[in-house]
Amino acid sequence: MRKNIVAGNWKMNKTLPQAIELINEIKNNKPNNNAEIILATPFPFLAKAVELVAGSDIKIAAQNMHQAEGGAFTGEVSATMLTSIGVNTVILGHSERRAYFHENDALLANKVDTALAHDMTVIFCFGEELKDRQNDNHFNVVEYQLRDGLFHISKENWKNIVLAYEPVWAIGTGETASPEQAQEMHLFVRNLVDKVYGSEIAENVSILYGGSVKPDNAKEIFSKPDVDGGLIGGAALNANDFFGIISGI
Ligand code: G2H
Repeated sequence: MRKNIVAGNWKMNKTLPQAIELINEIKNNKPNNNAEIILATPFPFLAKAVELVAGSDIKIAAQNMHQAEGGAFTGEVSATMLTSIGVNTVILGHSERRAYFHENDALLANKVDTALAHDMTVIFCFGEELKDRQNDNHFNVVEYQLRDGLFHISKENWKNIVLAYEPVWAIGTGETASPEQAQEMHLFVRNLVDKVYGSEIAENVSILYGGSVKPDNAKEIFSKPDVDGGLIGGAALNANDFFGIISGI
């Protein structure tokens, strides 16, 4: 049985006091259902976040990491650093990393390998841009992001993979893919995983939807059979909105 997951991607938001307040609020008052909750806070708050969620089943994730084991990479953060503070999950390939920091499929494949070598869970993001969808090229783009960035991994590694479909045109824009558009792409991706890795892996991998998920659209999106939860940006910065989304699972 695959997991339902609601992951908050805080991006570059909050101060430490605000982060502490929000994490405590989520820990103490989150709706109780079968959703696994992951909070991807900015790097400076991760160690504190791990401490705050201790004793709960909330997981803390990083939003990025470097592919090298360590060394002269000013400003970067390694897998060893993350796991040493109890962070065992990382988001890789978010469209903002791809667009603003020029992360391409080859680099992401390296990052995936490093994360897996440290037994971390990877939330692997992919998704087409507006022009791809307008040109009816969205399935192709998604297929090659997955083939080039992820599909080199072994079957055994899939237990550490969560997929996140995030159409770029729906991120932070207020535009959401319709539940039908999300389902259509999630099914395409699950079928692709099936074709390459077999049905057991395809059936067990959680595929999250991300892009302007809000309390009022979450339930319908999550009701689709191949949507196993969400990767939430803006609406994860406020406990009530986040709770409304979690309740949609
Ligand atoms: C997509 C999403 C979270 P938002 O980036 O990763 O952000 O929900 O603000 O569109």
